[in-house]
Amino acid sequence: MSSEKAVPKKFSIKDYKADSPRWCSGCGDFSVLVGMRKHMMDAQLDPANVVHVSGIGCSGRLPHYFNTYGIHGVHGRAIPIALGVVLARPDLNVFIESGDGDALSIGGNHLIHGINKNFNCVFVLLDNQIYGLTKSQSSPTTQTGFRTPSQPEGTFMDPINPIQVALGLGGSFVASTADWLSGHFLETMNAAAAHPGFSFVHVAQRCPKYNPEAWDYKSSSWYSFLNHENGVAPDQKFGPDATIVDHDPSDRSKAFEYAQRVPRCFGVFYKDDTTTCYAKVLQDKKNKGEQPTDLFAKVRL
Ligand SMILES: Cc1ncc(C[n+]2csc(CCOP(=O)(O)OP(=O)(O)O)c2C)c(N)n1
Ligand code: SF4
Ligand SMILES: [Mg+2]
Repeated sequence: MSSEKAVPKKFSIKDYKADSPRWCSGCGDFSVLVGMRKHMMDAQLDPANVVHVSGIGCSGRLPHYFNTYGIHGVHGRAIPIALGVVLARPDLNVFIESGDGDALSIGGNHLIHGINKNFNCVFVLLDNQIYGLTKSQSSPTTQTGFRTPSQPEGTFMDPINPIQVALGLGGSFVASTADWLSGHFLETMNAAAAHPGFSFVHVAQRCPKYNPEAWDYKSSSWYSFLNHENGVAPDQKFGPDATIVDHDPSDRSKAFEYAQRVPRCFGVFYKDDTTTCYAKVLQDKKNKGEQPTDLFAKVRL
C-alpha cells in the first residue's frame, strides 16, 4: 500500500461558482454550467486566469455564473471579443459560450475567421436547435418541419450540420457531446482545453421550454460514441444503448463521413495538435527578435 497522501486540490468547485442561474427548469444549460465548473476544477485553473466570453442568448448568460473574469458581449460577436483578450493576454484560459443562433446565424462570419485563425480558446456551441432567449424562432439547426412563430408552417430548410461546418472550415479540434452525458462532457472539455488552438465543441443541449423534441435524451439507441485512445472514451453510464465506433481523430476524411452519419456520433471527430496557431506564430517571431505586429497574417503558413 502506498504511504503517499493525496495532495489536496487548491481550488474546489466552490471557487468557480457565482450568482444563481436564471434558466427554465430542466434546461441543459445547467448541466453545461456544472460540467464547465468541474473541468476548471479538474484542471485546477486559477479563477483569476480564466475568462469566459459569450454573445447573447440563454447560453450567453453562462459567464455570469462563473467566479472568473467574463464578458457577456454582443449577439454573434463573442469570437472577436475573445480574440482581443487572447491578443492582449495569451497566458489566460479563454472559453467562449455561444448558441446555435449566436454562432451560426449572426455570428457565422466570425466563426469562419475564428476557426481559420486557430487562436487558443475553447469554443462551446450550445445547440438547442432554437432561439431560446427570444422565445422560439427557427435557428440554422432547427429540425425541418418544426413549427415556430417565425416559420409557422414548419421550418422549411434542412438544418446546418455544425460538425461539417467546423470540419469544412479547417477546424483543428472538432468534437461533439451532450449536456446530459456528464462524464463525456467533462472528458470532452478536458481534451478541448488540452488542445493548442481553436477547440470547437458542439453540445447537444436540451431546451424543454421551446424545443423539447430536439434531442431524445432519455434514449441512447439513436447515437454512437466515437472511440479512440486519442479521443474521448464512450460514456456508457449515461448512454448504455449507444453503439461504439472506432475512429482515429487524425483521419479527416473519416471525420467527415461520421459527421454525416445517422445515427449521429458523439466524440472527437478530428484533432491535429500541429496546426499552426497564434501562440506559435507569436513565439517564433519573438525568437527571431521581430515585433509581433501582423500576427494573424501568417497563421496559416
Ligand atoms: C444584434 C442583435 N440582433 C438580434 C438580437 C436578438 N436576439 C437575442 S438572443 C437571439 C437568439 C438566441 O438564440 P441562440 O443563439 O440559439 O441562443 P439560445 O438562447 O438558444 O441559447 C436573438 C435573435 C440581439 N440581441 N442583437
Ligand atoms: S428557453 Fe430553453 S434554452 Fe432558454 S432557459 Fe429556457 S429551457 Fe433553457
Ligand atoms: Mg439556441
